[in-house]
Amino acid sequence: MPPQDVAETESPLKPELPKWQRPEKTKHDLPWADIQIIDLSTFDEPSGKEKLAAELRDAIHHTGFFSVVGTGISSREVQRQYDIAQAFFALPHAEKAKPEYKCDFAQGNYFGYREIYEATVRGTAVRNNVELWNHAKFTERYAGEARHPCFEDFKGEIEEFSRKALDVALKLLELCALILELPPSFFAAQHRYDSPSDDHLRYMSYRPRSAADDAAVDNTWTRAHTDFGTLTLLWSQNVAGLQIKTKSSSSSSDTGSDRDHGGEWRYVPPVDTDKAGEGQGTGVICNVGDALDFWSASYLKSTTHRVVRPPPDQLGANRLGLFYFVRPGDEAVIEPAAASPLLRRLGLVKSDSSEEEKGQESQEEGKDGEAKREKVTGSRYVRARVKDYHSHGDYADRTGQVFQVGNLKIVDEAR
Ligand SMILES: O=C(O)CCC(=O)C(=O)O
Repeated sequence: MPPQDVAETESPLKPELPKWQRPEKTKHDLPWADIQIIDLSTFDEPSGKEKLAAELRDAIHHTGFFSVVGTGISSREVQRQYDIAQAFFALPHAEKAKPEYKCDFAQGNYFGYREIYEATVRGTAVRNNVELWNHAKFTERYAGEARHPCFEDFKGEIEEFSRKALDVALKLLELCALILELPPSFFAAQHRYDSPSDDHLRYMSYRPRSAADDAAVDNTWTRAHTDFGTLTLLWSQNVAGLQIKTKSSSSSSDTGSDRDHGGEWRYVPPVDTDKAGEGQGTGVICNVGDALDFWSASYLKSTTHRVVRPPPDQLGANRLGLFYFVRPGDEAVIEPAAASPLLRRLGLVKSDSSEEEKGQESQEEGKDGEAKREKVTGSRYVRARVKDYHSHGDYADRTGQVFQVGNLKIVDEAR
């Protein structure tokens, strides 16, 4: 029996909601990126983790994007989250955009509602066509964060999905630790559901814009950026538009991979699986964020990506997305993992990180230098980055712009 039918023969979840219809895949022949797919259902088999780490190593080092199947989260659970998201976005604008629900970008707080059309794009009169809701973790600590009453009846399911999503991410973080030859719990220990962090489960909707408006902003739906946290999980949906910036062959000596398309933008393909009745859309696209890039001294890549106007056969519907954004623990110090034998062998870290700092100290002097050497915690980095990125009336082109907090520095849209 096809997986979709399995879901349909089960009794409906209560309260019932209109079903979100998954858009068809595009028929256009787009320049797709070559994305590695790993099957997480083998994680607990003998030598399963080691094999998966070996499969993942190349992709996560070169591209920073990969896909995962066999997560153990069913198509029914994924469908239900899309149904809840669809019901939320269908509410009248005034009900979603009450001040108490809106993200407080001035404080770098990304929980709650990000309003559609709230900012212009690239200094034009064209407005931003994204709206989203970010659910903070369902723990005591975040009880005071924005919670929309529309989600009240579904709270248990949303929390369960969030926890399962983080469990998937923790397995991936264990693979990252293995790749870096660190103790398996090195990253997982800094990303527990019940410890404070700005993790969130996201529903995101893009509303199509006119061709003329899109043309005025170079077809930008989400401008090029790297992700601010540790790891991003995006449940595959069929509407094309997400693109990654492949590595320019002149930008690194570490080239020659199949995935090196010489600095071009390439579309991330949808990932399906029929495994174990999981069905379409249960595959997850994952990418490394800034924090994991810093921890790994850039061995694991936080790759620049963006979303552009979809191809003509997919322009009819809103582009709905379901994500889990893993942020570094609030108190986690983000610094290259000096304990990694791999990073040491590659000369990316020194065995004693204080040696590295002493070297830098002699170069950077005065107050400014002190601020730039300062170690940064998870919450400080994430909050500063959210504020810098979103607390403006216009989403400007940021190509080449540097963002720095303490000793952490990124170029938001590196060429
Ligand atoms: O909508 C997408 O497919 C990706 C969005 C994204 O890159 C982001 O919000 O960080």
